[in-house]
Amino acid sequence: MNVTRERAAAVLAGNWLGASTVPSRSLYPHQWSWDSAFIAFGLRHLSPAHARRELRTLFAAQWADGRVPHIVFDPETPPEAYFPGPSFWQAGRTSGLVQPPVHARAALAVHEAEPDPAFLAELYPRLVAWHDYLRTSRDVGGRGLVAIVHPWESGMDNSPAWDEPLTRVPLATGFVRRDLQHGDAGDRPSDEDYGRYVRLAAAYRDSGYTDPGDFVVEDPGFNALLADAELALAGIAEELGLPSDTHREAAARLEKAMQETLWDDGFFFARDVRTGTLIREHTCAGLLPLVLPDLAVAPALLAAATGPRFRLGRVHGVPSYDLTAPGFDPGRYWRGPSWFNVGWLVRQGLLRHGEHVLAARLKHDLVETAAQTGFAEYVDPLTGAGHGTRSFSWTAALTVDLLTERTCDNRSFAPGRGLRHPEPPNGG
Ligand code: 9WN
Repeated sequence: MNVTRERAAAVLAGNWLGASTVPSRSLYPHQWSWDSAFIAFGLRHLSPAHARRELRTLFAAQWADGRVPHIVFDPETPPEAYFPGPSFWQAGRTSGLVQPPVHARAALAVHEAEPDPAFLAELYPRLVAWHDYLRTSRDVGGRGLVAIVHPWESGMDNSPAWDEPLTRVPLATGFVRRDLQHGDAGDRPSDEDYGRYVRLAAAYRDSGYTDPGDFVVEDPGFNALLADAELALAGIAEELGLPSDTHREAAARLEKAMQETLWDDGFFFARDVRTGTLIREHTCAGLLPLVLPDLAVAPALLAAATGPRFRLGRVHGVPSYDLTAPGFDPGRYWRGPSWFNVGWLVRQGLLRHGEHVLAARLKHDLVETAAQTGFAEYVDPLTGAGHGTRSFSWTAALTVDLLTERTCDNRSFAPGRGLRHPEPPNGG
């Protein structure tokens, strides 16, 4: 087996907790929602049973209202290992926020690696409930788009696009950040941002996780991934012999609403629902609609991706923020560095729009940079230097996916090292 793929598989084996994977043993010692989906894309090639187990564990924590929580806490990990932990959220063993809905696409991909109709049949109603929750409870703006109510819900926590809406949120004090014990402060969000995150999350919690509060934003990344997830759900429905039209229609409606509401001047911007205005920051979330195969504005968006703001194909990965903006910071979290999940998604988009040469270049760069940085959480787009934590699960998983063409190699996945339940029961 390819050495990089072997190293990536070892990272995943080391981060396997028994029924799910931690994004990082140090910085993120629980299960995260969209991480699990990206992890499943890699695990499916190494052990489809573990990939199925990963998604089943996440969906076992789904709320009665359909939401899939952004964190599922591991009961055996000490509470002080991550802040905010279970006692902050007061929601049993989960948080009360969500993350981008990439799970339907992951479930279908796992099935494609090793067909398992029972797995699909089990997840399908859960995925439908998840998307229904987003479409109904989260259409706060009433325009057919999903709103996020916290920066953490975007998965791109301190994106410069959130700065303006966050000014309405007062700072919380009196808490201890745990992340700085594991990461360089220059790579992480500022104390001020963190104070607002905590205040906002506490207010949402105190409303019983119902009142959207002061931060209500329609994010093009989140909505594009939901539209793509509806297309994946259509694929799942077809595999199960069920009607799929409703899912394709839902995807088309989302795409139309995004086009009418969030597209301006050659780019997709987030919309602040509280003020009704577009937030004119060019972030990588605005490139994610490329994943939609029927996107009418794809040529213009591709031009933005390859233009001076993102320089796709001429820098490492896909910068999280406009390279020409005064606030661009190559090392700090979502304010400049390239993240591997975004690069992987944009590559999917390039393939769907026939940009095979650029897709191949991006793939080569992602794999090389992942290997050279020890599977870093994110990298400087200009130098390729690693930032954030290392041995980061989705970097490893997506590397495995990029290096594998539809094969499964059970021998290459061997969790061990004191793990509690190394094998999934009943074949996962
Ligand atoms: C808060 C786990 C998560 C990712 C997010 C990333 C980061 C958490 C944090 O780590 O967010 O959810 O503590 O910084 O921004 O995308 O899912 O890897």
